[in-house]
Amino acid sequence: MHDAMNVDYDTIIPNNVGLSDDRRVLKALEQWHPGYIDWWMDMGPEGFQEALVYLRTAVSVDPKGWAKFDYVKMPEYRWGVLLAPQEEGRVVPFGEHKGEPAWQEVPGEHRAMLRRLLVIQGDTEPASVEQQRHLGTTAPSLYDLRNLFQVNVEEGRHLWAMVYLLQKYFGRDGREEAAELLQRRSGSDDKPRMLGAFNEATPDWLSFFMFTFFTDRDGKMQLESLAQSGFDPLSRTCRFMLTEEAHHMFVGETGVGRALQRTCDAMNEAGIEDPNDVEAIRALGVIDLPTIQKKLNMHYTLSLDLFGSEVSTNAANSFNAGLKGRFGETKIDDDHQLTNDTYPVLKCINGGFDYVDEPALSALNMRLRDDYSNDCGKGVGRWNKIIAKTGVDFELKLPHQAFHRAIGEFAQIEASPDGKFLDAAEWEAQRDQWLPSSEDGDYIASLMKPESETGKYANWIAEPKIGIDGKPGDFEYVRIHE
Ligand code: BYC
Ligand code: FE
Ligand code: FE
Repeated sequence: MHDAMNVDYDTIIPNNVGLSDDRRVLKALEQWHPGYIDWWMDMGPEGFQEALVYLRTAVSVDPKGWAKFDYVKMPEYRWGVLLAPQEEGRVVPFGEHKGEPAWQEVPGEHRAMLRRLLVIQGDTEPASVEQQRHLGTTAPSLYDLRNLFQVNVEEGRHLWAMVYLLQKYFGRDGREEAAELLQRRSGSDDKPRMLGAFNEATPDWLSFFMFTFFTDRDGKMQLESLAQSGFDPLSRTCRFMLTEEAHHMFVGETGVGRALQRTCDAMNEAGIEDPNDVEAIRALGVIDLPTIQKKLNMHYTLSLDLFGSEVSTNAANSFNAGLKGRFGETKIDDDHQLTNDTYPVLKCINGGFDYVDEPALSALNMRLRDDYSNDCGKGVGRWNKIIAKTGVDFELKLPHQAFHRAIGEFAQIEASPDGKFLDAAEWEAQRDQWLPSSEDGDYIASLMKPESETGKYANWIAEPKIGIDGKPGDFEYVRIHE
């Protein structure tokens, strides 16, 4: 017997699921492994495969003390299959099977739906690694470089997590899906990744920080919903993934926070009071706050699209089936079946916006998106505190839900960030005030010069307040040349 808390490192694939006693799945994973390594070498961090990176690796699934830190070459990282411990007597917490014992095998009637959820979740993980592969060459410090790579190897592990479920529970078609997860490519014309935001570029470090704040936070919300699943192996997998996810959002929140800090400090030092004096602020070699707002607008709205249509029968079906719950499902005080409930959905009505009650089951994407927007709003509030402390007069805001959308109710219309309907000409005329223009992109790109000296930070970003694993900011987080 294996100890469910500790991770077995005897097989090529570290795991706490007893792989060495599960020949069929071990063999399938071992066959998939070389293709994964090929993918990592081709599509993983460009230029740093030989570097020694101070990374955490999971050694246990015990929330207290699950990780150890050491220098690792990324291709030698031990990507493992780790599930949170099984909860005794767990039941399906919602939907038409509510109260039945949680499933340890795939419920036959819901097989296709479950497979689709696993494949979509799995597809986003390698996509993000692909999107971020060029960033290493322009990292603002070794500390940031290490954080990028930590996020990348863990997204790689999240792919392993989904591939394990596909191979263990879905036989031949699971193996086919696992192979295809290594074939699609972010941004490709003929084999793109499945969801919109994962085919967009992540051109610079401000985008990377916005992505890990906004898009990894979609990951958090989706994983929280899947962690409620009546299919117990999925629930356990997602619960462990969420422990890793917290660091990804930390990287994003503190990354943007440090850029804000540096810009405001530089403005104060130079005696510039007007945050809109873009030219003077850029002359200081920092990113002006209006441009940071534009990046926020971009990444928030791309991430809103990841929640699908506000009214969705897919969402209703996966909830009814007990496969995908709500954020904090077990803490919500209702019948967890929702057959008689409604939920207000924002819609375009007579040239304005208004809420319309929809059946709660159909409106689950909207509900999760609302939970997400609330969570984002809190983070933006923490950014605004950083700005306020410096005395600079500027507030970041989340744009209106209808602004710059490509999926759902608002996909066909144009709206301003403060929620006014626009015709095509008005939108075109003002777009560059609200979203990064090519000129903004060029300016940010001009700042993206690598800083690879230990303890030094690029001019556009402040030093972190705390290091990683109790280490200081001038620790050698990456040994670029061994
Ligand atoms: N782009 O009923 P609808 C993460 C498709 S992030 C393209 O509106 P549904 C991570 C949809 O597939 C979390 N297509 O939507 C973060 C469907 O197509 P089919 C990832 C889209 O199904 C950072 C059609 O439109 N995990 O982990 O209710 C770094 C109508 O669908 C999009 C999950 O998303 C789009 N944005 O909801 C690394 C969880 N939106 O099937 C990792 C699993 C919709 O009719 N996924 N479509 O051809 C789900 O729960 C749901 O599938 C979705 C969509 C929330 C994605
Ligand atoms: Fe992930
Ligand atoms: Fe993540």
